[in-house]
Amino acid sequence: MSQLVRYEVRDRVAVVTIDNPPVNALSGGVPEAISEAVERAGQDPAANAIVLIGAGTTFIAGADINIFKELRTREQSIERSSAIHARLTMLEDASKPLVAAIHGHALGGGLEFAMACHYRVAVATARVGQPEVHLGIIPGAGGTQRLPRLCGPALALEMCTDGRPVDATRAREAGILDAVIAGDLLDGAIAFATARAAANERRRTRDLREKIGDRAAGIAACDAMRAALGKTARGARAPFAAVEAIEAGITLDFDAGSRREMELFADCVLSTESKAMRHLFFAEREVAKIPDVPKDTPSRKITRAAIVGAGTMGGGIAMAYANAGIPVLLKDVDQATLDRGLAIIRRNYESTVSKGKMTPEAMATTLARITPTTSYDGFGDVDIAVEAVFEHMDLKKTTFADLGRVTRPDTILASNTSTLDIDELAASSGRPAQVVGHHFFSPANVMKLLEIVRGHDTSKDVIATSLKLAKQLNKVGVVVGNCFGFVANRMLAYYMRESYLLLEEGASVSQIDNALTDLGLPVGPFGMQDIAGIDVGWRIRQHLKSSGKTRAEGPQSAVPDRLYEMGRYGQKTGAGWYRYESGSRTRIPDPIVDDVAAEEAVRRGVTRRAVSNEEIIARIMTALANEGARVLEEGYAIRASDIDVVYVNGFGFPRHRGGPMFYADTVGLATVLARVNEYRARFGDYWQPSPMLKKLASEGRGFHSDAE
Ligand code: 3H9
Repeated sequence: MSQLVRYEVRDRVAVVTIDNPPVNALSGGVPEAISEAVERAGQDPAANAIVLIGAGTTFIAGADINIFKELRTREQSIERSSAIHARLTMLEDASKPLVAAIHGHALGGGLEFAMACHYRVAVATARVGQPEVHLGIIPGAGGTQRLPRLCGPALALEMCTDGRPVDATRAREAGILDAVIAGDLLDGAIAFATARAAANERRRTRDLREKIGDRAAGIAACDAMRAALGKTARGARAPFAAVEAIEAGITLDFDAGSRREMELFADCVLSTESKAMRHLFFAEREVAKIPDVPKDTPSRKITRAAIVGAGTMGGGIAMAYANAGIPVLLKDVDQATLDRGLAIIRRNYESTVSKGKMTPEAMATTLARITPTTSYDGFGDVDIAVEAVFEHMDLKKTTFADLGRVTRPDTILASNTSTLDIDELAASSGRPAQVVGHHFFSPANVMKLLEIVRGHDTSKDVIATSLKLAKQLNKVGVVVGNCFGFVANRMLAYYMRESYLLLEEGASVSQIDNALTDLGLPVGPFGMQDIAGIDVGWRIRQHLKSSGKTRAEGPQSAVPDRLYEMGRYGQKTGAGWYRYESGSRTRIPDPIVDDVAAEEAVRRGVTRRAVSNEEIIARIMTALANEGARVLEEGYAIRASDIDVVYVNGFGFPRHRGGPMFYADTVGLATVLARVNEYRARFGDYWQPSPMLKKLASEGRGFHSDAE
């Protein structure tokens, strides 16, 4: 018997234990060993029933995601799925009651194995789910057929399209689990299995039809889900394929439904969408691995925090800490400013409560973790102080000098600056080893990205602590280097440059925004700026101008400055790139902006023309990839995949496109390079291919090795 699966008999029950750390994924050998053990139990006179359980922290986290890249053709994929379906049918046909005992997670293929058992029991903390959609695929081992048979189409549709696992209580109520075990899981599972054996009971999920219910109602539920996905999953394919497979389970028998699932799975697993999402799965885990900061680097426990600055960012950061259960001091210069900041925080929580996503009690507890203050009293007790004052170097330097004085020598001092030099701030604190950038993205309590900016002297334990803290705050921490704008905003300057220039050349604000939302972004560049504030960009440009710099080389469009001068700061002033009716966030195109763009085009001698959507996407994405390559070759990002993680989590770059660097790989770097050269010929020498782009393109390689 393989080491991956252990077999023993306890109290006349065969216990089959999967032991494939870290998460008992169904890698090669595991499914085979499970079947072998179940077969052996069937013939073992010492066993009356069988329990399938996982060793370590979890039941089974699903198929080994690495194996999908071995699938090259539809036929090959269908053949593999067919083999696994047959294996599960064999388990389901076991001659003795077969009980899955679940702790940790039963996800994807893990839940599919559990559903092929006759019964499922779990500890109260267990979670079960079909998260395949997050990998651009659908359940491929009968999940779309067995799940509706256990819990009905409505919950099956929800689980297979949003991919979120459900907890044991809900799974029990819905019929996915048969019992929640209060004491020891294995003891409980053995007792459960023994009782089933005594009653001579075995229940095959594939034989159940009752929960599937009325055919017309099932089809209507599928139609309703498709309509909902039309709004929330635009551009993605897997959620729709999951609906189709479940619908097949409603309208066809088990075998025909399974066959349809295999075909749909094959189409999905071979898609670019799935490659992109699998790339991100590993990228988001790789990102925490810093070559010179090993896993065992000591880190500090963050139990108390302080934030300086109760504005939009400071308030959002305070909420992120409070949400994570960390008490936080929130300081600003006077009571009136603090009161304003706190009122916004309170309103945000009230809105969450009104949507039913938080209880009033939880709101009260969370708010109580935020202590407003106008002094530095109490800063001597905090483990981290985050500076979130106005984006002004002198002000930030003064703040860092204060923090260096009022906090303990080991307190981490973090700056939320989006552009300024961390080393300059570090120097003012008097203890640069403790200083790091913690660049949150607005709204800081919502957006997942945390850029962890490593200064020249930032100590390794501060980096290790920042990465752990990011997880604690429910963020994805990405360690980046200290350059202007770091990774996210440095690249964004190129994204915006092309957007402004395309506008002057003749595209409209809404055409450019729509081209990007069609690509899958939640909002286009102009809509995004109307949310962030046109005044913010203006201030950064002023700061740069004072030192004779620009954010991105090439022509500097005067259109955003003209809007600023007109008092059009975006949503907050009722007008920016769009106009807004009072109290509404609906973007209404405003011909005034096109007039300004046309005037600026004349001033720069640009002849206006019709611009295609393809050109908009190609120009903007090429600018991003080329600058991303520069960021990489200059060492400000560790890996190309880190840049993808930054863009997906910071700006909502569509996951099914894998991030800007992965997207460039799918376009082909030879094409990306050809475009840079074409733009140089058309627009000027400010377009220069990065040496890394040239090298990779000439070698026929991509930024990533997994973007076949
Ligand atoms: C599927 O099942 C399709 C089926 O329908 C069958 C079709 C035929 N494979 O996340 P962590 C690695 S599709 C390979 O940091 P946590 C992970 O990369 C699958 N590797 O731990 C990491 O490696 P490293 C559906 C996997 O405690 C390490 O394990 N299932 C897999 O924060 C620890 O992971 C899913 O999508 C895997 N399936 O969270 C579930 N899972 O240390 C995916 C993990 O080298 N997994 N690894 O960086 C998860 O959601 C989380 O890992 C889990 C634990 C919640 C289980």
